[in-house]
Amino acid sequence: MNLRRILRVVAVAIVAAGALQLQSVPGTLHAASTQSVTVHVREINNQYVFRPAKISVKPGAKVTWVDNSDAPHTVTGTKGWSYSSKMFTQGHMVSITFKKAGTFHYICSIHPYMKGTVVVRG
Ligand SMILES: [Cu+2]
Repeated sequence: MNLRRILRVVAVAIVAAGALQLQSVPGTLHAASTQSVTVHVREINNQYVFRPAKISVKPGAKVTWVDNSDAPHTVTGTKGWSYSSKMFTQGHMVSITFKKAGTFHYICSIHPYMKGTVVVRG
């Protein structure tokens, strides 16, 4: 292998490494934007609760509520958040993708004592 050929091989390796690096940047952003968090609905001491009651996620995160209780529930916004999910029952779930930063308070419209908060922070 003469010097020119060696330099060419090195140059190709550098370009390939650069391409890999460029690809890894959007890949990382993609991973962050598809953050996925689950909140469970459980019955504790004869009261239905969202667990965890408060979560913190990044913009773009998908939050899924799973009903692990024997009653139907909703995810219904309060304190300035106008949103209501469909009713979901035991073994079923609803999901919301949170695109914007903010603090989102919610209750269950069937059991208004159930309270939860999603904090979306960039
Ligand atoms: Cu409920």
